[in-house]
Amino acid sequence: MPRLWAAAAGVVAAGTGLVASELIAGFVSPSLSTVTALGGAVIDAVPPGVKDWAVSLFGTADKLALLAGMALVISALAAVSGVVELRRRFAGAAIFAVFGMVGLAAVLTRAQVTVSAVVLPVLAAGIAVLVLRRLIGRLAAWQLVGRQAGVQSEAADQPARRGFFQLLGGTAAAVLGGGALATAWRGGAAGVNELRRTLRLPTPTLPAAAIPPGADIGLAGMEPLVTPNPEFYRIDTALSVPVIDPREWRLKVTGLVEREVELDFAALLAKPMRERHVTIACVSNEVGGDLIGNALWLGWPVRELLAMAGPKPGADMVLSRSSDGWTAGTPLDVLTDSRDALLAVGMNGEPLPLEHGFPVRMVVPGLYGFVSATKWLTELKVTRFADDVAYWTPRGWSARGPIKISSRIDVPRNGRSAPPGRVEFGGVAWAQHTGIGKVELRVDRGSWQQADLAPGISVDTWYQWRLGIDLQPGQHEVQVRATDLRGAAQTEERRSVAPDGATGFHTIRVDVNL
Ligand SMILES: Nc1nc2c(c(=O)[nH]1)N[C@H]1C(S)=C(S)[C@@H](COP(=O)(O)O)O[C@H]1N2
Ligand SMILES: [Mo]
Repeated sequence: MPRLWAAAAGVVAAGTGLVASELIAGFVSPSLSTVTALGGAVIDAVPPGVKDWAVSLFGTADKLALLAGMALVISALAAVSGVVELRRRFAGAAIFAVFGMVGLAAVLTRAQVTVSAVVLPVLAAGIAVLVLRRLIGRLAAWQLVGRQAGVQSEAADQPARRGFFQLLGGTAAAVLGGGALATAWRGGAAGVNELRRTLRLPTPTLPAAAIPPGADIGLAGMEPLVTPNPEFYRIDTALSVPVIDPREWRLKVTGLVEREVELDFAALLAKPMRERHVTIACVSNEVGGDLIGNALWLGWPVRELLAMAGPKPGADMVLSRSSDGWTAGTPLDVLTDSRDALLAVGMNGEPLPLEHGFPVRMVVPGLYGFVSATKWLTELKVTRFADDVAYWTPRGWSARGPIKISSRIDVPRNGRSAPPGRVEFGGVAWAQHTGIGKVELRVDRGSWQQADLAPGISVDTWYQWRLGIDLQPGQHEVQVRATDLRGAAQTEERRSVAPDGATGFHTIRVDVNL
């Protein structure tokens, strides 16, 4: 009998770890799930023949069958772990540690590896080991009391016995409840992920201008000119990524308008779309920081939707709202001028990733994200700055947020050492909607030297630059400064990000030694 209960303890312990990590994944971001990573790794690993056989056997329930199979294997091994742990302390825990490593390996084989995704399998294994130790501890205590009491009394081991079963039952109930919640979450996210995966984006009526030759300066160690989606920075207040079924998505235009307008996803996709490279940035990006990315966005201009609604005189702001209630306040004139502020549905040739606002977000060239780039967009309220405040405005941030001209040194990295002689410097500079005119570098506060500036994709994107400088042995300070196409240069004055964006020159140290 004790072996049976030890096996049960093993299964419940493994379940606790798994359910806890799946709940965190469901809550924070469905893409973090270790179970999904493990399933994906299994799918990738099995030979095509087996895959075809599974699909023919289970049909569309093939994923479910895979999950059930994984559950069976994990349960069996967990049961063994429980039995082994009862016989020998930490022997079962060691098996759980191997579980954790297998989960970790699965996560590492996936395309989108993030720090949080790596933490989850380790956390799951850790929790499972703790629960296993406690359960087996109680079981051992009960056994010990039973043995001591031996023949004398049947009832003597009652309290120890109750202690074990209470803990086992309570934990099992928590696992079942949590498991149900995680499954429901998974189901919702999986459905929307599937809709996203099978969604065919319309071809743009107005395709993006071709990337000019030489826009990529071709220096090793630079960030890609167009940021791949998995590497694109993510900033939002959403603790859990909103999961929106595009079939239920609606965008309402309300407030100071001649007529309220409502748009669904199919109607939006039927509009003439345009594709534009736009570099968006976060106001929280410190000088030299990486909260900035450049993507190819597909969408329909906001101004055309606003024209359908007809803003009334006096309106000067559009308060855009996301499904989770977050809001941004954007000047009406920026949304209606020729700059192509977009209701974006596509990012680098695919539907928006869930984390980046699926199914629809705003992308406004020239403004920081906190006043313009609303993800999971559901409403545009035409209003006045005097009447409405956006989410960040009462929290110490400016109501208006044009992106400040800035530049960054990416090569070499700060603090690197280099051999004496010519050192190749490279980086990016941006002044959205004006464009960069020149980039200069100076060493140890000497005179400014002009860098080679690559052609920008457009004035709304960042520009790459490079410059080779001969450096003497010793420690050097290198600074960069950009000037826009109207002749306005970056200010040297160092200011931090609040309330409307950082200023100052990005400064790095290079150690030149023999
Ligand atoms: N719904 C919603 N949209 C949002 C935010 C948010 O918190 N919630 N943050 C904004 C901020 S501050 C920035 S910088 C950009 C970042 O967009 P990204 O995560 O796609 O890079 O999204 C904007 N859109
Ligand atoms: Mo931001």
